[in-house]
Amino acid sequence: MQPAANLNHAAVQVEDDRTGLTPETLKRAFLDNLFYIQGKFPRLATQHDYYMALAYTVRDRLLQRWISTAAAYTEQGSRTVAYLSAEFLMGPQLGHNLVNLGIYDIVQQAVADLGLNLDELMEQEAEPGLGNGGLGRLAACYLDSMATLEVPSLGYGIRYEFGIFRQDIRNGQQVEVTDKWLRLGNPWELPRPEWAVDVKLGGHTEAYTDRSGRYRVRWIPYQVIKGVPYDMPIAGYRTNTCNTLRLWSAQAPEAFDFEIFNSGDYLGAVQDKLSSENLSKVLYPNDNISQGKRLRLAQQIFFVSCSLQDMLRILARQGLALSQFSQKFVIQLNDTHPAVTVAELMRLLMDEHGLSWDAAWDITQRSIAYTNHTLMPEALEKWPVDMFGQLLPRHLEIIYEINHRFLEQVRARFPDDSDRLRRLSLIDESGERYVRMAHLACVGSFSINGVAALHTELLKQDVLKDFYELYPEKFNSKTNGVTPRRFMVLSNPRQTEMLNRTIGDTWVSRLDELKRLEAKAEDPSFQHDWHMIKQANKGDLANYMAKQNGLVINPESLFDVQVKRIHEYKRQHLNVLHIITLYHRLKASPNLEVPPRTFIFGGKAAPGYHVAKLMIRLVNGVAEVINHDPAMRDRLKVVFLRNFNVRLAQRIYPAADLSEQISMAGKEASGTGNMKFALNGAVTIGTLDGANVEIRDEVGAENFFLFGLTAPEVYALKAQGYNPWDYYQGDPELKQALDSILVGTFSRGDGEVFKPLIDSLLNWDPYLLLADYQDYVACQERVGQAFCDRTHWTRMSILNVARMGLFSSDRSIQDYCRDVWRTPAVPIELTDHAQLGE
Ligand code: NTF
Repeated sequence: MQPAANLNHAAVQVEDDRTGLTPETLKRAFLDNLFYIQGKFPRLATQHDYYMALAYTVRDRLLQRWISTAAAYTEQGSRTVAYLSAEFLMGPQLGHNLVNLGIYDIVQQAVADLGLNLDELMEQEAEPGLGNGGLGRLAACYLDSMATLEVPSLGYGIRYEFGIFRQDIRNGQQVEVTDKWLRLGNPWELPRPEWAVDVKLGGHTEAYTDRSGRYRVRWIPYQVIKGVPYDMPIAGYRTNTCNTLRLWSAQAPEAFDFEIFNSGDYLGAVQDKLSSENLSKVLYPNDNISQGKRLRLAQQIFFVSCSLQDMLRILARQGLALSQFSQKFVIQLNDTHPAVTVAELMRLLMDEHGLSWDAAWDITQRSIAYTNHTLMPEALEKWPVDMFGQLLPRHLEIIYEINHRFLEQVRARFPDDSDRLRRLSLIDESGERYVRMAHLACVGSFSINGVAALHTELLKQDVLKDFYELYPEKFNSKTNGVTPRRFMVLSNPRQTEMLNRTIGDTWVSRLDELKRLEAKAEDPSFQHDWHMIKQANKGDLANYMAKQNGLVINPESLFDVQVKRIHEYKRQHLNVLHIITLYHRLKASPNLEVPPRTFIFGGKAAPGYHVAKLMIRLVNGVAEVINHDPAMRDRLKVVFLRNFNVRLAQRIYPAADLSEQISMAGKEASGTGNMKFALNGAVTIGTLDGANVEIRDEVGAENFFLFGLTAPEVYALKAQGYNPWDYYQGDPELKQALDSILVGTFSRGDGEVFKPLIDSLLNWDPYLLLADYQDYVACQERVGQAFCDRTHWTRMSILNVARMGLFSSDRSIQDYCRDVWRTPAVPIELTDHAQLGE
């Protein structure tokens, strides 16, 4: 290991302005940054300049912790989790960092002393929307929990120049707008060009014999792309730990391709540079759908190769041998998006570092763990063999060799079972040949986990059944969790203050302590305060909806909320069928006793997913009719909130009364919105799907509105031959609801608009809306009655919060640490910077 340069004398006396936490220091630092980083003085400064000045002030405090953390990990050679994910849906950083540093109140005051408003400054931040939905947000929650639990970790992903698109609604329809989140600069990242690496693509391979007579392979690529890391600090909650999220940005290796340049094709050379940079340009906007595009595969190998090379660099820098790789790192694959890790680590160890197949395979298999996040067949990634081989010729060879050795083992265990071989093979040969990424991940890793108990069971029984029979010891379940720092403390200050007052503030990092609230569930004065908090939160959201949608919303009405990606399996249209039914009932019997309701929707549809876009249009069409019907005033409102993102989510959960978790059983792997709602005192209406099952077990069946077919019932109904038409004919209210859509009631008389949606429901209905409709509507009636009894409802709300302790991402991470990663916590002491020079 090369000695660190002796900076002892050069060590800058770090001024208190960079680290101090008193109001005076914070104010001084803020003005200093306004002048010397933004180059503005108050009369010229915009709100955004003030935001930047504050962000840099906070960043300095993070960097102090970050440097101490990095120094400790380097010195101790700590075992580190490398969390590989194509998505990190981080959300705005300023508020979250203030919470974790424990300086939210002090900064709010300091900013107010300067005549500014912290909420307004936080609004200036462009949120890093580098994910689609639950999978990307889960990765972000896990980074927060790893730092909070002092687990050494590195998140690795892609620095997309454009994150998830901004959703506009025009004429009731989704319009996508590019997300230029980097336009005004990103104060939360540090570029690290000195750690850039090269990634090869395309070309061909050549075999050769090395000097010791060993068979080797060399890869002559068509193209080389440079990956430049940008680091984001990830602070733990009230710990000194500050870990790193390292995102890779693609660049051409040289500004010009000199060969082309010399031949005079200047523009061609620049073109090449542009095409390289395309790699990290944009996030694929699909949730639970795999598109099979070449550029997407290139993104995957790009960030995987960069990350593995980075780990090998760190290993060498710490003076560790290759054989110690799996002691130093455990790689967690967040779904199959980074599954090419298995082949790339083999390639690096053999072709670049000279290890034998067996040595490389031993390291690979010991280092990698795989999380599966979906049972949806259309989300399971597979790449046409031709495409794969053209982009990654060497990886395809390695995969063939892994497959050959793997199938040999299977053959030995299960002789004469060619069907099993076909099912298990890494190559799907049923038609066009494909590389099956989930199979590669299963063979190459020591741990395979699902994200909720039911999901893991279904993996074992169905999607990964053959792998379970082969490697039962690899399988385990890790129920998802969410961070209470962002989704309670930051987003719901009123409820947080009340919890702190009642049970102290330690629940924030030990969420089971919420249990102590149970004692208060019957207390009338506690119930009253609890109710008032919900009302205040609903008032805030009502104001937001007034501004955004121009609607007058009654905060006393039942806020019935479904926010998540728009997808047929999530069944937003089942929710709509209930709304239409309620509307018809109220039209027919104006004196019907039901509480006033506000139905709130939010979520993006993948731009190419036409039916999902029609579902958005249907919500807006129904909203238009109901919100303009004078007879519905004070009774029903329907709101579609545009551009659901992390920031908007934080406004919505605290204001919800009812949480809609109504996917067809067996389709939602876990869900995490379900947890965020319940932690904010919403009661759930849901099916026995994903983590809903465990949420209901925890909060109690009497505090959860259950409806719908179970997963086994779904399979049985489908096996026996499901005919949606029978339900349509057999239920006059259902028929009326569907007919009204079909004749154009919600599309200004145009009977064509929703035809594809309704045709699909009547002829096929793969997600069994019609089968679950009656039970859902009946369940919603019970919800309405329960809501009318305020005491009863408030008690349910309190008990939901009190019993949700299990669903902290801290608990998930502790489970991963104990069962999979075996990473001890490494407490960090803040070091004096002068010492670090030694
Ligand atoms: C999602 N999977 C699941 O659909 C959710 O149920 C789950 O809560 C999250 O993962 C997080 O585990 C995906 O987005 C993917 F990509 F796997 F399809």
